[in-house]
Amino acid sequence: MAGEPQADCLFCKIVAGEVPATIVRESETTVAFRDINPQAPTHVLVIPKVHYANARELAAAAPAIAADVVREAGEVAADEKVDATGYRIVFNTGPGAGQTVFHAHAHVLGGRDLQRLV
Ligand code: DGP
Repeated sequence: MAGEPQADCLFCKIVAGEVPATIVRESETTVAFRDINPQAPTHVLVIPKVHYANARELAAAAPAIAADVVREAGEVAADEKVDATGYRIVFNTGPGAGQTVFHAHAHVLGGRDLQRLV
């Protein structure tokens, strides 16, 4: 059921402590951990503890938790000291946009020049 942990979901396993991750922040509703394949000096994923497939589903079903994810992403940027120079928060949504893990997550990228995308 939407919102419930999924047995075959990698990020649900990280939330449950069944798969190790380098956790940098945790709140009541979110976990932030370093990406296994970093694309920038700071590359942290912020995920809701509840399972929704993508940011749209999360925001529709649990808007307060979606806001928590965005707030925590900003706190990660401050913790990593990339907030002054600038950072990017990315929600890949759907396979055509490069989403590979279907548990909503924000990428927080910083610490290098980030090419303008839009
Ligand atoms: P996306 O492509 O937007 O679905 O991002 C998924 C990210 O998850 C990707 O950048 C790599 C990262 N990732 C995949 N498997 C693991 C893992 O086991 N541990 C960690 N820390 N990150 C992972």
